[in-house]
Amino acid sequence: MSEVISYEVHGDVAVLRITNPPVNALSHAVRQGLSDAMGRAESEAKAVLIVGDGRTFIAGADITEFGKPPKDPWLPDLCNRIEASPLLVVASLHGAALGGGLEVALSAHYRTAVPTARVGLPEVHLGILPGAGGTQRLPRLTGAGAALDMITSGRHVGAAEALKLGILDHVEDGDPQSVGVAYAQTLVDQGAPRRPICDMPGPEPVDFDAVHADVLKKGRGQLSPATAVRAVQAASELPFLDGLRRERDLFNELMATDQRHGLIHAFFAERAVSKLPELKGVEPRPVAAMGVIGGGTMGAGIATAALLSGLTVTLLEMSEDAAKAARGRIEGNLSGALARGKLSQDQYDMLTGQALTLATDYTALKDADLVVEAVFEEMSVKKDVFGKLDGVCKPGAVLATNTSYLDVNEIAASTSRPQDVIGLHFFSPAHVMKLLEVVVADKTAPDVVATGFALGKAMRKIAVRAGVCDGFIGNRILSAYRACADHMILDGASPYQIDAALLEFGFAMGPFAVADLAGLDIGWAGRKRLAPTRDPRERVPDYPDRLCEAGHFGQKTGKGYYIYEAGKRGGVPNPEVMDLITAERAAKGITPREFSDQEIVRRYMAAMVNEAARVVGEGIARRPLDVDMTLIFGYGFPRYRGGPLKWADLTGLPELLKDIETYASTDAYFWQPAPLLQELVRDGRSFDDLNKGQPL
Ligand code: T1G
Repeated sequence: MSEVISYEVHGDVAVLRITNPPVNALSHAVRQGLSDAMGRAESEAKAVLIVGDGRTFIAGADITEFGKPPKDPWLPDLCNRIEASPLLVVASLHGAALGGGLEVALSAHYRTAVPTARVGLPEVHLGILPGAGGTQRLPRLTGAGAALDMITSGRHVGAAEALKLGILDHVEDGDPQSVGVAYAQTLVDQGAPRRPICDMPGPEPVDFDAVHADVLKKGRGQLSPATAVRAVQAASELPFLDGLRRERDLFNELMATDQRHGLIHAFFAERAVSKLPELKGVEPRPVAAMGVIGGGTMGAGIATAALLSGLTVTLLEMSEDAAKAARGRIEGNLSGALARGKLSQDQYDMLTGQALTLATDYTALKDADLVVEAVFEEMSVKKDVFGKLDGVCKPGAVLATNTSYLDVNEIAASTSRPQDVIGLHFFSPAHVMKLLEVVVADKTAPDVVATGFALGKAMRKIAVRAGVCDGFIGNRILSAYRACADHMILDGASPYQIDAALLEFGFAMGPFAVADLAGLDIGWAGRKRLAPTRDPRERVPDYPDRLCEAGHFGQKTGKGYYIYEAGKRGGVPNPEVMDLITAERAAKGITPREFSDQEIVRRYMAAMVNEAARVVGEGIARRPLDVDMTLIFGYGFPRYRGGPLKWADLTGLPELLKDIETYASTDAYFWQPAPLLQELVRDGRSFDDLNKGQPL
């Protein structure tokens, strides 16, 4: 038959088994094989069973084929062909039946699944919509409401719910092929009719305009979910074939967008970011017992993430009271998971009971496999802690620091085992935020790096390799685009206009709302730390210091750039801020000017991309995709834009470099073009070329 489709006949049933690891994606070979096998079955069987080999049914169209010239048979045509078959067609689902995979199943006349199977149409997460009949067939089975929910959210639905929704006809545990053959044979023996969904009536209409408006708002600029609403609307308003044509038009519309490129880049980058060539074959050290030093917000969050990933945790604090408070924070974090049903009461009791130990003596850490320090961001404090760890921890224990900017090489040098020291930079709240910067110091051993990534995987984090510099990848780039925002404020823009413009661009929050959330005292401490060595040409505003001197640290004090009322979401602009800004401009003789939202975004992104290009050029980030994942998972960058460097490629590097050169005419110090950016423009290359491994 074909390499990817095997063919067997059991009784009256021809079994078409797909073997295309890792996820049976519907590559051209699979589509061709299925089409050929259908033809063969129609010459000798009474029914067809489609089943997947390995861990899953079909995870969708082969995304790696996107953008390449389409090859027949096309997936929509294959689905129509399967549905039109004179034979009874049954699909037996296990693992994931997603996207084109569910569409193939919907083109069958009956669907059975094992209880652990999941079905879904997650195409919107790739910037597209189901393009092989899913928007026309699913609503005919489930009704418009349920179909809109599944298609616009892209969520995976379990077998029990899918049975209730009418997507599945039968759920039975066992080997998917055996269950499928038995089920198909029963249908044949019962004389069950073919049931092509295309012959079913369209779904009752709903208020599609209202759904469209709501989905568009929730998408914060992402197009695919809202566009998918119009496709489902067609299922309700048009005959089946016209609906398919409408789906195809909308599918092609989305395929032509930058968002599709951004989201598909994010899909593959998310899977590539933790795969480092230099770690191939390097075994991580075993980690079952973790130590955490410091039980503040960060320490408690890290301990919570460790407990949730199945590790035992010993948390060290300086006093009994502090240890008690730390336990309170951890229990608070875990009760949230309990309340959301993510944890059972038994699991909660186990995690807060035998899995968690609070201690005030360093010897409690002597058996830990890995210790993360999350104490005050002061080098002398760090060195003191690592000195003590060096004294008590067993040989081979991994010693990690959660510092967000201090020199990990210097911390490592304060121990007798620098090869065992690594930076593990979590983001607050550490049990929620997906990003983990794995900061590799000069002497960090490869198996210690591998251990950092293994821990990240166990904690379901997006782990990104970062080199040692002030702020590593994320905070270093943040300080650049934040500085650019401060410059625009001195020159005439307002923090509120900047926040609104970046929200419109798709960020979850603008930089000043983020600063209020993180705490203005952090930035203040940073400015004080850097002041002694600051280059006099650097433009640094004074008003943020005035705000902090007045005791305004943002959300934690109820006032910062915004004023926060208890129980209310978000804040309202704090008028004192504009007064401080106006006074500073006057004092510095600056005549404020107008900024358009477009210019604000252009400058902000240019600063981000320029610093990111330096970070890649210096090898702090190994690949541009490392930067993209860092900003998406740690800094609220809109995923549908693919990350700052993907955005830069899609926007055009020559134009961006020209902008930077233009901006340099008024501030040559800040706007020095990154050498890597100049090189790529000179050579007509892109950041994506570097992702593909083309050397610098
Ligand atoms: N095409 C190509 N490669 C795929 C793939 C796909 N659809 N899905 C996964 N892979 C690769 C992935 O890159 C990785 O490769 C490996 O498989 C394991 O994946 C017309 C057009 C199925 C839930 O959006 O959500 O159908 O890194 O690490 O965590 O309507 O993969 O090992 O080299 O993610 O166990 C719609 C996408 C497509 C589902 C498994 N389908 N996949 O998760 O493993 S568009 C999707 C997933 C479509 C039609 C349209 C997940 C998974 P590598 P993994 P996992």
